[in-house]
Amino acid sequence: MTQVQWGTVYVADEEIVPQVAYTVLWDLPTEGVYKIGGATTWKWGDANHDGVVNFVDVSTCVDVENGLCPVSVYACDVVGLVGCAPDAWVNGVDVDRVIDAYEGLSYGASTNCPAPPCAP
Ligand SMILES: [Ca+2]
Ligand SMILES: [Ca+2]
Repeated sequence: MTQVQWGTVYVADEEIVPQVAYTVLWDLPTEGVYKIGGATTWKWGDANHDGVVNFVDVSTCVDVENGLCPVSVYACDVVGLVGCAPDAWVNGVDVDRVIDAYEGLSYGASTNCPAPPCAP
């Protein structure tokens, strides 16, 4: 499968933060580790991935919180109730963080989670 065939892949972990480029590896126990591509996580708060954080992102995540699905749940699941990793549940905490992003707060300032590393 090629990187183009992947489409959008939702990943979550405390070490995965917005707008950072990651290398994708395929670990085959008997054959070794292969680099199969790379991907950059979405901009902080950009739930519809159009490159802009605006009221549409906030509205989209309110809809997801209310059970409507204009985007994947994972697009609005930006934090967990406990800890920094998303918890596969969109609630008011996630919407508040998207509002923070809309208001210009960075990921680190909004969540108190480790911010993305500085660009070289
Ligand atoms: Ca957007
Ligand atoms: Ca969440």
